[in-house]
This record gives sequence, C-alpha cells and structure tokens, in this order.
Amino acid sequence: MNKARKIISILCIVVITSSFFSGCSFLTGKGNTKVLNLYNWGDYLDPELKVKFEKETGIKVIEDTYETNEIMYQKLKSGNSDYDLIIPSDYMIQKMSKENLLSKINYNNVPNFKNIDEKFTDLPFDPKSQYSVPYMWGTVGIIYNKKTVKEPVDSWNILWNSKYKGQIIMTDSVRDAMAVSLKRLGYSINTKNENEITQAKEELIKQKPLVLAYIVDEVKDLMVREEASLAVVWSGDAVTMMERNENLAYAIPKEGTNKWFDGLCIPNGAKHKAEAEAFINFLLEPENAKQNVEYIGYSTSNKPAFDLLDNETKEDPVAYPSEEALQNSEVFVDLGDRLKIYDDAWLEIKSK
Ligand code: N2P
Repeated sequence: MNKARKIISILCIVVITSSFFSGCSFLTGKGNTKVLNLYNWGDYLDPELKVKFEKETGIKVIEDTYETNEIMYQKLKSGNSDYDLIIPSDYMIQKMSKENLLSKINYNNVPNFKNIDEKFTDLPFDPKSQYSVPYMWGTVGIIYNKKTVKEPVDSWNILWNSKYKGQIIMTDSVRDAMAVSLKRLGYSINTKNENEITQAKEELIKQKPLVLAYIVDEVKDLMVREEASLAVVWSGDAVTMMERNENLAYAIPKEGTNKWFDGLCIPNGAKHKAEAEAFINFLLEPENAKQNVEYIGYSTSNKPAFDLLDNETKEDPVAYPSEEALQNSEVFVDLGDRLKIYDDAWLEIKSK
C-alpha cells in the first residue's frame, strides 16, 4: 500500500467507526442515556449520591427543585412535566393518590424497603405503603437568634410580639403558615371549621406588619447571616442552619406543631419507573441513607441508617425530638374541597 492509500484507508476507518458509534448514541450519547427525572425539595439530597448512583448503574439523575408541596402539585397536575420521582409530604401523598396521580411502587424492585423502620410504614395517608416509600420526617418550628431573642421561645405567640417588628420570617407555604396560626389559637391544623380558619387568617393579617418576608428556601441564608431574629422553618433546615451559625437555636412551641413525613413517589405515567425504583432502592441502602441524612440534616426513617449515626445526632432533640415535645403535634391530612377555604385565606393574607 502506498502512503496516500494508507492515509485514506485509516481516515475511512476513523470515519466509519465514529459514525457507527454516534449512530449507537443510545450506549453513551445524550438523548438516549438512561435517565431519571427527579423533582425534589431544595437541599434535600446529597449531590454526591447522584454521582455514585450514576457510576453504579449508568442512570443519570436529572434534578429540578420545588419549595412547597403545592408548587410541585400544580406542576404535576398541569400535565406539563415529565418527572419520574417526586417527594410529597403525607397529606399531599393522600391527595395525589386519591386523584390517581401516583403509580403503585413495584416492591420487587425495592428490596431495601425492609430497612424502613416499621413505625413509618402503613401510615394513615398511605395505609398499605402502596404509593410512597418513607424518606425523611420532621417538624415545623421556630429558629431564632439567641443574641437578639433573650426570652424563652416556647410559644407561637412570640411571632406576634411587636418587639420583633421586621425581624420575623414567615414561611411562604399555605398549610404551614396556617398551621402556626391555628395551633396558636388552640385549633387543629386540619380544621374544617370555617370560623376557626377565618380567625387564623385574621391573626396572620394582624401579624403581617411585623413580618420581614414570606419565603421558603431563602430563609436559611438570611438567618445564618443574622438578617432576621425569628423564622418558621422545617427541623432539618434548622439543623443545617445551626451548624452554620452557633447563635441559632430551634424550638417546638408548646401549643404543638405539624409533624410531617415525606415519601418517595412515582407519578402515574412516569417514563422511567424502573429507574426510579432502582434509585429508591439505592437511597435505602443503609450507608447511602446515612450519608444522605448527614448531608441534608433531616431525620431518617431508615432503621439501619439511624443505627449508624453518631450518638450526638441520634440524641439531637431538633432532628429526633422526644414524644413529649411532640405531644400536641399533628400530621396534616388532605382537606378535600375544604382546601379552597385555606387557599382563599392565604391569598387574602398575601394580598393585604
Ligand atoms: C427541604 C424541605 C423539607 C421538606 N428543604 C419538608 N417537608
């Protein structure tokens, strides 16, 4: 073979092989890689675990985030989404399963379900754990700065104290904000009594001049930078904020609060159900579950993962409060058509 022919044949081989492999892009290439579309709360998964899962299985986890159950629900309900895995809370799992928006989990693909502590399975919002695999649980409470709040924080009333005008952050989440107001008045966070809901609304309107902002995920940076004194937050976010600023503390008011349970769920019609189940199973591996909960600061429902935690974490009253601290607390339930009264109240509060 002369030199020119040699070069031409090498070029041919290069062209043919590269076009073969690009034709086989389902092996490696973009559009056809195995993927899983996750729709998750902000800061609610250790990003390292996505990398590890992809290395182990070749499945790429593509994550979008939301701040509240309601935002997630609207997006799913609109039909303009393509998610394979979502993480609603108790009442939202109940609502979405009723509305046929969730797919039954195939437990043959999730053998690690055995790691879930029994006290978190078959709860009233999903009585046979058909639609949800327990992920994290927690509470709603008050995070405060000990430098500016010198009095004991043991009641929701402090969020109505004019001394803290402009120093209070309320959560921009309808059920959570209404729960704070309802509990303060001694009512159930699931009340369907219109008079009680109206009173709770009026109180939130009265509180409004004291409120610096209604926000969700941004609360963390504001509290850590000491730009506010008091905020309504979820327990696990409190854990990470307290790690970042030692002047912060968390309290569960004596009137009681919302105790919540978030579950891993697969939307009905998900295109990558098997991949979603593989990822759920991966998250339930004790080592992975431990790594995850240590990263995000919430409270695990995974028994062997809990056992692997250090004693300081296991005994942390923020992440793992005593029964006594939760005495007056309730789990949200789906309110059915009564939700509209809450939604209208919330709109009115926000628009004042
Ligand atoms: C994480 C949100 C926690 C979920 N930032 C509260 N149910």
